[in-house]
Amino acid sequence: MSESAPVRRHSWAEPYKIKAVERIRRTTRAEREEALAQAGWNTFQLRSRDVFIDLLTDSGTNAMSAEQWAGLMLGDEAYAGSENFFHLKQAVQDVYGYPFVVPTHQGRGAEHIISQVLIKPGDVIPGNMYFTTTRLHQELAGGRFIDVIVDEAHDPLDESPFKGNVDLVKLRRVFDEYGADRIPYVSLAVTVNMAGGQPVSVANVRAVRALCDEYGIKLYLDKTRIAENAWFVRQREAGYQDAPVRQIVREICDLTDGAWFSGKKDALVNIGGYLALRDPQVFEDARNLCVVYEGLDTYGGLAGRDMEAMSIGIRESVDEDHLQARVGQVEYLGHALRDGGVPVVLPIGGHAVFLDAARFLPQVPQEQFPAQRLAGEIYLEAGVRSMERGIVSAGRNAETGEHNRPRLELVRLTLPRRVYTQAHMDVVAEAVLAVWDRRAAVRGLAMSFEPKHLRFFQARFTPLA
Ligand code: P71
Repeated sequence: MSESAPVRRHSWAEPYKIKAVERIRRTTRAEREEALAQAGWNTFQLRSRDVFIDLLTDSGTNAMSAEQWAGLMLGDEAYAGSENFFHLKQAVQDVYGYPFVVPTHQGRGAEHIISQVLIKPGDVIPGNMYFTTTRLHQELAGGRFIDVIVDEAHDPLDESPFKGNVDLVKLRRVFDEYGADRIPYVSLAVTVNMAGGQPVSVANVRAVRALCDEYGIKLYLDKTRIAENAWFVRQREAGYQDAPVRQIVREICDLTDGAWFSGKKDALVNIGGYLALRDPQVFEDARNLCVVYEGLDTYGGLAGRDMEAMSIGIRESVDEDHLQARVGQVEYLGHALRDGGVPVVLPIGGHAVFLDAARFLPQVPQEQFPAQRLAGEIYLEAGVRSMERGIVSAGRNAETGEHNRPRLELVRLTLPRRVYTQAHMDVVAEAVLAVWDRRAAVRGLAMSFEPKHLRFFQARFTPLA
């Protein structure tokens, strides 16, 4: 034994090693300038071959495990009653506790169906900050979304631990104003994507449930990133330090009437989603609409193999070693940027680091799309692809036609799960810091093409200088 003090190691590492690799391509600055111009300064319009490190989204971009890849071979490609559907249903029942499952091709398929089933024209749906596709489906069903998230969520510098929480005073005010007749459900998201991947506390979910019960209003959950939310609960909420993530996930689900889910995030697959329900009548109505829009209710637009991969991924999603590495990697990048002086949303979120474009480029007014421009500049710098989450994403007010003006003007650097290494994170941090150094010379953009729905996907821009 050595005489010296024992080495105390606090580091963690990814709980996996790499079996297959995929070559990615570096480009020259001239190539990137050409690619970005072709894309109309919209990172959604870039070809992936022109991207070196792709932090556009964590949606469907995850690396599957050997078990998931093996599961693909177990695909039972029957039109009806595929064995994989029953595996999926079992996984949802085991991990989340909902009895009924309606598979869909991805999250927005589930949002479409639940919105059509529950919302009637003139309804209002309170929720903890809008999400683009969620709100659109609520509006297409004749509803109007009302934001009831806590004020801290709109302040990038506020370091409150649960910036995804519902403001119960705001929620009660909406309940009092519209009543149970016009509020089909509360739309609760965990974690909150547009707030910066911020979590909701279990205590808050419990309080929302109690308020819903008082008014006879249902509570539906967007549980797309619930494992990451549960990880934060374990780190930050009193009384949960020793609680298994799986138990926290279950506790949140147990407080709700049903949920929609994009399997492309937590569940570590490339495609898939579903509705998870308790009410037999809502289930009947939903599975009936499923056959209209998605496919038979035992596949919902998915191949059998996709359902198998998702059912395995659901179980992997609540593995705490995985979550430590996943959230830890996001934190690593976030802290590298924060320590370099770059304005980021704090605390660092679960799936992404959000740059505060309003403080990064204060010289660019919001109607000249500072976050859109910043995403373009980061791509030009090093081939790193990110996503605007500001005024372009917020779209226009459905009634007045004016730009919605979100208080947050952000660029999202989103980390796919199990895909990139710490060295990739260093390259990303260096690229952003290089743009930070030359920020004073960066100008805005003009929008040259605006599509009708979800404009951020297909809009085109021209640089003002
Ligand atoms: C993300 C996405 C994918 C996306 C969607 C819209 C614009 C840009 C990128 C999708 C979500 C989500 C939440 C909380 C429902 C969906 C829809 N997120 N709820 O963050 O984050 O799921 O993509 O499977 O249809 O990049 P879907």
